[in-house]
Amino acid sequence: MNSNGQDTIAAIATARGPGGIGIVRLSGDEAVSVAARVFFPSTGRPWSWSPVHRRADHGRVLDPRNGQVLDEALALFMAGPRSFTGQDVVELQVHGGAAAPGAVLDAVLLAGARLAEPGEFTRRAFLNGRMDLSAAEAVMEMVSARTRAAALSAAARGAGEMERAARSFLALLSQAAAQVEAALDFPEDVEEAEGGPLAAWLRERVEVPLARVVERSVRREALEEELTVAIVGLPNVGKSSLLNLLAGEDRAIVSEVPGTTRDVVQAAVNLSGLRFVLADTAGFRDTADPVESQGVARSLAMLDRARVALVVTEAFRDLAPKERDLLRLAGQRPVVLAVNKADLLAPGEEGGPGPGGGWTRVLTSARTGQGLEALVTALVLAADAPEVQDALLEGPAANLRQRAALEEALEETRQAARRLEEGASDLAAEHLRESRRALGRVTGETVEPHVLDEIFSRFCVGK
Ligand SMILES: Nc1nc2c(ncn2[C@@H]2O[C@H](COP(=O)(O)OP(=O)(O)OP(=O)(O)O)[C@@H](O)[C@H]2O)c(=O)[nH]1
Ligand SMILES: [Mg+2]
Repeated sequence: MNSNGQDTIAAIATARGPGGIGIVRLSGDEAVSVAARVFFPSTGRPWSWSPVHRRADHGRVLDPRNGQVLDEALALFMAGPRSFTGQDVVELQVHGGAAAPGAVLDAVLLAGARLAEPGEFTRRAFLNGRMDLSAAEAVMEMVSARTRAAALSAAARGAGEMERAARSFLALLSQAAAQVEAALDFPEDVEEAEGGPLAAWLRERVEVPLARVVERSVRREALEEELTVAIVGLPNVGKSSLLNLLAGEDRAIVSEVPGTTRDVVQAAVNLSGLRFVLADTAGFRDTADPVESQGVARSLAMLDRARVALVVTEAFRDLAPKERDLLRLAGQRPVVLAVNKADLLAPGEEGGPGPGGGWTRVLTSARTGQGLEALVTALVLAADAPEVQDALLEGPAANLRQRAALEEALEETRQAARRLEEGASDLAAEHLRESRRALGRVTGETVEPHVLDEIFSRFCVGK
């Protein structure tokens, strides 16, 4: 592939399948002249005479072989370097769907463009200095985000949050390195260049804040992954019925026989932009049946791993002792108490255990759907506990690749501080260099070509 990006590339930038608009994007020195071979403005003048930066012109795309009209189109021109890739970019906006964008792409390929490789537009943007590597990766993270949490993280990285953090750590490490190297060059001043204060400075300014970024990244990864909700309770209270209701489909078997669910049944659902995995479990009771008792053990293990406990009880009675046990077993995690089978209450009857106890109580009926909205709200609020909000909103967080680099930089910084305290400035200097090299992998300054290939190959064509 031409990594200098001198040739002109083209691809369909929009999703395949039915849709309002399809966009064929070109980037490269010849973008305008290639586009002008297939796009003819309604003004009747050749397009290559008139494109204006950031203006859309109306016209038609013609097949360069026979002049057949392929579609009506808007041609949008963005002049390099003030474009996404830093090169001249043309977008031909045509009708969506499978046919028109494909035909227009064929036409521009015939007119002299080359089909772009996956991620090649973003790669050019990176190579032309339009964005650092963390922002380039954020482009892909944004388009593949499955949750709002992931999209928010990607948006912050795309806006340069991670890049700024990495650059400020790099600047501090350079300052430290300059001091250490001065001490090495002028050993007669060695007394003044005592390592202790510099080590302390390094810990305070780099090690501690860097460790915080790593920690936040780990927490945010957990959020972006999934929020597990363990649905627990006595047999036959309607746990599986509630799972099916929340999932919007029949995932778990429901029957009037207590002890129906034996194994953990999981369903992934998107609630208010967060990705939940709901885990329906076997009813909690003492049993002689070895299979069921294994199921109960799994319920408890699931409860132990879950972020949120959804404890289900019945509206026509008070909490049973075993249910109180479960509420205790939920420990510190947020608890939503679904007081189910509300449809069996007489009109005006309160039902079930009253409020209090540190849980959010929601009156539900899996049969009629009553309380479903309140249940969803309670789950989202429970998952969105204050520490989660922090992890979401405050400060930069790295993706997995960047976090590995940050962890390496952190370890090297620790070593450097240790060596400084021991008075081994030469070793400290080496660790400071390694730390900067690791941080450079976040912004892309010191990243190896095969790693770039790896990163961009995960993009889709057209990005
Ligand atoms: N009236 C009424 N019946 C319900 C409600 N929810 C569940 N049921 C019934 O209660 C019985 C048990 O429902 P399940 O969802 O299988 O209960 P479970 O808690 O998963 O039971 P186990 O898997 O045995 O632990 C079934 O007959 C359901 O139809 C409800 O809100 N109202
Ligand atoms: Mg069940």
